[in-house]
Amino acid sequence: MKMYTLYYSPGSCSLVVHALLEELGVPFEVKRVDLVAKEHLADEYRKLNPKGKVPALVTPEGVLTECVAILMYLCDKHDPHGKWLAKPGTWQRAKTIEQIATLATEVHPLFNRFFHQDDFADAKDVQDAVKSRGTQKLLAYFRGEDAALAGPHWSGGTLTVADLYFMVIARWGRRLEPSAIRMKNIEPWFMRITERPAVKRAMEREGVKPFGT
Ligand SMILES: N[C@@H](CCC(=O)N[C@@H](CS)C(=O)NCC(=O)O)C(=O)O
Repeated sequence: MKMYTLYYSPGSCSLVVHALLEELGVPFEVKRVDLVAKEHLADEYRKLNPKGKVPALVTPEGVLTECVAILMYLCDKHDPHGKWLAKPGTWQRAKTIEQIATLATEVHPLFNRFFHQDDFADAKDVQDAVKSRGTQKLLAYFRGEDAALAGPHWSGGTLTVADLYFMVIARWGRRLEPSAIRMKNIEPWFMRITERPAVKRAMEREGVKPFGT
C-alpha cells in the first residue's frame, strides 16, 4: 500500500492535490470518485468523507479533507525547503495561504453559482439569475487577475502551491465567454504551468487535457 491515497474526480479541485503529490514526488495512489454516478454521496464514500466531496486524502494518520488543509499538510511533511509553501512564521507563507484561502473560499464558491445554480433555488428564473451574477463576478475576477499577471508566476516571485490551485481554477474558467485561459496574460502562464511534467502526469492520469474536457 502506498503512503497516500487520493480520492479524486477528474479536473475538479482534487487536481490541485494530485498535481502537488506529483510535484513532491511522494508515493501515492488514486481512486476515482464518479460524481455523475453520485458515488460521492454513497454510504461507502461517506464513511471516508462524511461531507461527500472530493478531495479526500487517506494518510498514515487518518483521512484529511479540504484542499487548503491537505496542501498545507503535504507541504509541511514533504517540502523541506519551503519551495511550494514557505516555512511557518514567514511572511511568504502567510501570503501564500492568503492566496489559496481566497481561491478556496471566494473563487471556488463563485463557480458553484456557475456550475450548480440549481443548488441555490428551486425556481428556474432564480437559478438563471444566480448563474448570470456568478458569471459576471467570475469574469470580473479573471479580468483582474489577467491584468495583474505580470511576472512568470501567478502567485508572485516564485512558483508556489497557489499557482497549482489557480491553474485548476483558471481551467474551470475555460467555460466562460471569453475563456479565462485565453486571456492575454493568463494564457501563456497557463500553457507554461500545464507543460510541467508533474502537472502533465496528474492530468493524464485523470484523463483531462489543459484546454479540453
Ligand atoms: N471546500 C472543499 C470543497 C470541495 C468540493 O466542493 N469538491 C467538489 C469538486 S471540486 C465536489 O466534491 N463536489 C461534489 C458535490 O458537492 O456534490 C475543498 O476545498 O476541498
